[in-house]
Amino acid sequence: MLCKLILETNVLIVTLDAAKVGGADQLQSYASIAGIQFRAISTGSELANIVQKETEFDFIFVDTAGVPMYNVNAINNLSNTLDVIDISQKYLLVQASLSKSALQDTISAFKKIQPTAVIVSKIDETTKYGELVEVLAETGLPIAYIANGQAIPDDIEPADKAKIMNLIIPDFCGSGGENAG
Ligand SMILES: Nc1nc2c(ncn2[C@@H]2O[C@H](COP(=O)(O)OP(=O)(O)OP(=O)(O)O)[C@@H](O)[C@H]2O)c(=O)[nH]1
Ligand SMILES: [Mg+2]
Repeated sequence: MLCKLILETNVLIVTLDAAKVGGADQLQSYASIAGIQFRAISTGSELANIVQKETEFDFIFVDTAGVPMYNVNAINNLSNTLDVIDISQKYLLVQASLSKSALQDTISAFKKIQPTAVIVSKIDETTKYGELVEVLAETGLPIAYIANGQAIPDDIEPADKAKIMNLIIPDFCGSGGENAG
């Protein structure tokens, strides 16, 4: 939405989640509200076709179906599907409420996809962020965005060091922190 409404670039959103009932619906609604072009597809060849033919777009955002971290076949299939195109940024979405070991397992399981950064959602559903930041620091994966609620796009914001510091040690940062517990 930022790319389309503020930067005024030509944006296409593609979802690979067309096979799941309702998988594409919510994203399609948001795209429609923002006047963003939208395609729902199921295969890597359809994806390759779109990227090759739809050359008028400045940005193509590709949403994938959610994949369970212990389903190795599904992760391999997703990797093969995405390998058909060159992707400049690949975001792995992780929930802030995951335990340390679940987060480690998730990042390890999705290494095959070679994410360039993570998006941390559900910041509002926990009050402890130290382990999250510790695990991400160990992996070297940057945090690109954080989501702090269900309102789109208001609750999604770019991550920066000050915001992350404020989550971990809100008192030290002086705000008391909305999510401090
Ligand atoms: N409270 C809260 N809810 C969130 C946040 N981010 C997403 N959700 C909710 O979590 C649910 C799952 O949202 P997504 O992460 O977009 O996942 P999805 O696309 O529905 O699922 P998959 O495609 O299967 O991964 C939805 O009901 C969202 O409204 C957040 O930061 N805070
Ligand atoms: Mg989805």
